[in-house]
Amino acid sequence: VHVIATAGHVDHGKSTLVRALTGMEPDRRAEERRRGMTIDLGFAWTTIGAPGDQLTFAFVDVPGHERFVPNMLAGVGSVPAAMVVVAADEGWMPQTAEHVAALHALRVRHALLVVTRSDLGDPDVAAAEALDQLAATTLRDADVAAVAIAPDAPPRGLDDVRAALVRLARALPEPDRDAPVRLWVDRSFSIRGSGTVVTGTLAAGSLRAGDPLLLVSPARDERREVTVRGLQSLGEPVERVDAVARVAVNLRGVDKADVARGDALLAPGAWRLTSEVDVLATNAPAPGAPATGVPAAGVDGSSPLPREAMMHIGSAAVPVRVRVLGPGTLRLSMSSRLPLRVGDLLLLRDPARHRIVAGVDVVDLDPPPLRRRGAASARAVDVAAMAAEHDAAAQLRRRRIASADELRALGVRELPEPFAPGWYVDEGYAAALTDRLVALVRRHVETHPLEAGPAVDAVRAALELPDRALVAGLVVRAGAAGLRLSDGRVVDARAAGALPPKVAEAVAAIAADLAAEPFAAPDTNRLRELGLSAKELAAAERAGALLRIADGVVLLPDAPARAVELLAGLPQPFTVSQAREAWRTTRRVAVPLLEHLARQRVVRHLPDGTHELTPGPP
Ligand SMILES: Nc1nc2c(ncn2[C@@H]2O[C@H](COP(=O)(O)OP(=O)(O)OP(=O)(O)O)[C@@H](O)[C@H]2O)c(=O)[nH]1
Ligand SMILES: [Mg+2]
Repeated sequence: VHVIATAGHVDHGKSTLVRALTGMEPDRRAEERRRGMTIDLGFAWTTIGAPGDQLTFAFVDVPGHERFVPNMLAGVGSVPAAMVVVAADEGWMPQTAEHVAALHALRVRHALLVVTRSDLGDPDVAAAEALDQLAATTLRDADVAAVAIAPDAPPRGLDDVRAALVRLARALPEPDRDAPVRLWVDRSFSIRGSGTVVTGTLAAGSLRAGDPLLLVSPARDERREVTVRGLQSLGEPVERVDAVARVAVNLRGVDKADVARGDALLAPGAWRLTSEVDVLATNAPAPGAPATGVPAAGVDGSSPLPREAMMHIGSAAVPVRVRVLGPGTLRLSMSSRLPLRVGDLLLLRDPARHRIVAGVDVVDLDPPPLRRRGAASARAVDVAAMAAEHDAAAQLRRRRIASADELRALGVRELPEPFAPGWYVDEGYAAALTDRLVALVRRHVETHPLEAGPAVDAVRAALELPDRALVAGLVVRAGAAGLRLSDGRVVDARAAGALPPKVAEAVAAIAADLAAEPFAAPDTNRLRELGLSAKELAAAERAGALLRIADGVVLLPDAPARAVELLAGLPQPFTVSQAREAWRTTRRVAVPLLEHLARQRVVRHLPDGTHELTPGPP
């Protein structure tokens, strides 16, 4: 399941779009429908694609009104991808900016820009303006689609959105399904007969019926052990749910009053609860991007940081005291304990000024007290160093691929083993890329049976790799699947034996021709008659059915061995003519065949123009 959040200014058509895509009503409350405005999160899902090749999308529809930004943040907190909605007739608006700033602070990179209401305004103008704004954010690579979903006309553009969603989904990184569960609760309700149900976006790990979990409530500073009584995903009961997914968890023995948004269900023993953390406000833009992240204001000193802010993670929001330790390093003190871990991304927001202050990385869960004078600035240096150290892997988790220079520029001091010379790839992403490469080569061999495989450059483009060297690295990794590099192409060694039936028939005809006279290579007319052009001959050679000794000169693969047997019966050294006569063929075959044998080092050219068999074992 691909979980995608909406984002965008109030009334720009987010819910209308989700409704049109899914046929489900994201505005669940009567009040929302009466006011025509989303207040709380809405959930809807659908499949896209032909049967057999379907992708499932679950949408978290967020409210656009500025009063409900906290609800919006609870919705996007665990979601890997977003659909940013901008109305063609209004364009970029303040809440578009705030939502995008939040996504940027959370370093969401996978996004689709949908220009809605394009029956009411010029979608190209709105798209250009929005892309301009997105350029300085992690969403800079967003795909674009335009729709018009007017109440009184058939909708336009939905297929473009669906196609873009499929592309987006295919680019999403594989979630870590072995990670310990931390499900942030975004809704809770009770169902008569089954008790309390909580829902959330499972970003990593997996859940099973019967699992024991720890329910933590930061707001009430409470903890209790619970058991999963039942699970649902997308309205269906299931025994097990793997990330990424929308999931509803029925909890045994929990009262509705015991659980609320912002609570978390945790794998027991896997999480540390903490109320004070040191963080690094890197918010580093991706390679090649301008260094001006939208919400970096405050952290870089351009405007003062608030002393008090709201800290958002997952669906939780807790007040924090902010202490600046040094440039980009902060200490956050919370009023309650949260399940956090090093590398978590926290979002800081100044609710009074409606401003996303920063996205920060958790560096230390158990920071030392600061007693002496100067302790804060000394600590800032330590925090920056700690962050840089553990972080080649973390940087790669976010960037997926980075060059050595990029990693060094990001402050990573110890570089891991490179994936390919000068390049680093996140382990999970490398595995996903390897799978994609194998599928790509298989598909290519099916659709282009006469080619050995896709060209390295085509693979580089299809997998969106920044360098050919990465293709070579992937091929090495995919060696077990039978892939290797050959002549600038990625070939599947195991598929090489299969020839299209027509070529196989023609090759059989040649083999019959050559049975009696193994060196009477078919001439161009015969080859043409059999439909064998250079391409087919190359395929046949790769399949090991024919041997090409020169352009348009083919023999059976055992011809060299038989040729050597006959040469052994000649006086040494011998001339080309003698060889030609022994083989009962023409110079067209004899000359390249001698050269072929010379390359194999079974025959040696002598200075006087004659030849001899190389003595001893070749
Ligand atoms: N003409 C036209 N009207 C649209 C289109 N999309 C949405 N609308 C109308 O715009 C109004 C707002 O649409 P919603 O989908 O509720 O907007 P929203 O972004 O979900 O708003 P909030 O959730 O409150 O932020 C509704 O009256 C829709 O019918 C469109 O493409 N064309
Ligand atoms: Mg809405």
